[in-house]
Amino acid sequence: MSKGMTLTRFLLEEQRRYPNSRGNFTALFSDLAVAAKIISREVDRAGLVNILGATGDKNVHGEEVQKLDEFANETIIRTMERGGYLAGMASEEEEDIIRIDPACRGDYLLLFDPLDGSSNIDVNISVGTIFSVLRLDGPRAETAPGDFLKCGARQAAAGYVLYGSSTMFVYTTGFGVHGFTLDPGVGEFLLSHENIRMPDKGRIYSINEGNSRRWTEATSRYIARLKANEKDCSARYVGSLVADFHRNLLKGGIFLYPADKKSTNGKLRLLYEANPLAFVAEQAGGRASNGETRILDITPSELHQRTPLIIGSRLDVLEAEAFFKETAGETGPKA
Ligand code: P6P
Repeated sequence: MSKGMTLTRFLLEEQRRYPNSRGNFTALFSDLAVAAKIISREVDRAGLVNILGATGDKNVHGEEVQKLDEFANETIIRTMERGGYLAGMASEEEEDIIRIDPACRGDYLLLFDPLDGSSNIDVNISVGTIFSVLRLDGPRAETAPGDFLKCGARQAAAGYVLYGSSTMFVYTTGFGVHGFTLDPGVGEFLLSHENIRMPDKGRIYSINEGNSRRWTEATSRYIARLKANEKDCSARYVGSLVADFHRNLLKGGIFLYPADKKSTNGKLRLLYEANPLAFVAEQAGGRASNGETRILDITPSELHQRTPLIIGSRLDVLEAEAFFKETAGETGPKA
């Protein structure tokens, strides 16, 4: 691909795979990129907004000072709702699905976590937007929550925006994983990481060791074995899923947010956190499971359901799964 390849140009070139395409998918992604740029600008000045916001509830631009995750949620909804390509949306911030004006309905469903890890904003740690795109399976007069309950293998596209030292837009449509870095001077996402491949094995493991008192026997033994292993592992845990995942995607490694004695389904959400990242991971040669089952094979029953998540380098995740299954066999059914 030529240098200075923009996300829009890349999407148009990808669109050529579908001669009968009406361009709705490209329009969806282009608008999502606009939302990402608006959120990125607000994240970049969060400190200022907070300082200015402390003087009252209006910032220097006379805008209502909003919590950033509310702001990100509103931005995505307002940017996408009249694009003509969506039949509905589901957001981590909204209990019910977001319905689309019949005059602007399309064939895609967008599921998203507008600002994952938003509690890290106050301490200037990277946060992210995670998104998943499904295709409606047939015409509907009205979109229902059940239309969103599709297993992750049915995703048409998925990806994330990482608001870090730079803002990156990373996505897959099933033809590899591609990363674009925002050039604020130009206001464009430029292709910076074409066809990302996740190393088969890594030296990094990411888990919140502060939860160790609640870990199951399997998790405790797996982490103990990682530490005892002669290979020198490094522990890295940002506490922001997109940041931890993106580092492991590029450098190799494993991220775990397992079930524990307090929450048998872990903390992370299936539809708009685990599924999209699992699609990206597999498209980059990695793997994602709940410890027993491939994430993309799980059939959802609820919009906001949680799932244990073990995701990262293929051989590392396979090793963890084998260990969890072996331990489960030894210690009987899960606690
Ligand atoms: P804990 C952030 O709140 C988040 O949803 C993910 O981004 C992150 O991986 C996880 O929770 C961190 O959770 O319990 O380790 O603080």
